[in-house]
Amino acid sequence: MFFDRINLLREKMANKGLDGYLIINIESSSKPSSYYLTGFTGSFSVVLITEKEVKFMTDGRYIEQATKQTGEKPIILKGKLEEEIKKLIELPEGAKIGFEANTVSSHIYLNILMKFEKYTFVPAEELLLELRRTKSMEEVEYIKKAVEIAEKALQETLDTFKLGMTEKEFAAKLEYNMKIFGSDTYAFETIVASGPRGALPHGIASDKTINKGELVVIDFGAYANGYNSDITRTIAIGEISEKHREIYEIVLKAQKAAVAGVKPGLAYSEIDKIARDIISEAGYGEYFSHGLGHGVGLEVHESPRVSKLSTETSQPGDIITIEPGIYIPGEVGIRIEDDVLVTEDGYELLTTFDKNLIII
Ligand SMILES: [Mn+2]
Repeated sequence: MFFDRINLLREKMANKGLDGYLIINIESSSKPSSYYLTGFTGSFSVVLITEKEVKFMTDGRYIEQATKQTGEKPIILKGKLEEEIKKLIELPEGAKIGFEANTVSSHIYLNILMKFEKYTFVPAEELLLELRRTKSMEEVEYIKKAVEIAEKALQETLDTFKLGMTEKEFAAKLEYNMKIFGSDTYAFETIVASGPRGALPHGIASDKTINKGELVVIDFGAYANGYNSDITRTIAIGEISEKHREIYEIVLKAQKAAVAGVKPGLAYSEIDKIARDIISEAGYGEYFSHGLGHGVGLEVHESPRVSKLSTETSQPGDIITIEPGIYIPGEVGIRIEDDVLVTEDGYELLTTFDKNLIII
């Protein structure tokens, strides 16, 4: 159990007038928050935090693992989930209980939570998102490790690249190499989008062959110790056109300027604007079709958002991605993405992989 984190949650619960906070993790639906508070990495858990108690329930598959990871004997689910959660809660009538409305399914909400007439369930996912947003030194180290694994794997994959390889083959090698270098799994489905497919910002690797003269967008991440990295590099296969080179340099300039602009106390919409203005001034504004970045940690996409619409302000301990791109439909896509830590006086770049155009 991470009691320091649990106590911080309790402070937030008190501010929101909550008597309890219930996390329902079914098929990993709430694994990040369950892990964040208890250290448990399994796919099923129910956690109830009250002012005085922490109750942790899992099922028979996880007795040994849960005992080890949480440092406590778990309550084991024996009967119907609804009944067992009822037994777990044991709060006075009228108690207000926070829950993660963004991860609880409507099935659980309608069939379990709504049926407990004694209690009021209050959507309160922001409490945990706010806590998880500020990374401890230990968490920063874990994310750095996930970055390092991903970068080593990319280098190894590029070193063994052969013309005629398909995007899927490239992705499979990259994912294999990440595991060899210590990743537990990959952070998300690897994007390898070559040539015109690069214009699909989320072009999952396909059967397309990677050809000479193409740019390849490679967006991938490692997942280790519960934490993700998220990196994009766009690589040239042999010589590319002058126009594509120019576009690459625009994206690079925008990316570097946005990274250099990161410091605490700045609206994230302003950081987005740094990159967007450079791309717009170069005449490609309409081709930068997504936000500049997002928080990364226990989840690949988490708080804060770094976009035009973001209402959040940067804080020390935020780890965000900075990933501008230019996507010309049917022709080419270029994106460069780093992971950046907001520090007390500026930023620390966690990604170290070369950003200058690499030609293989
Ligand atoms: Mn990303």
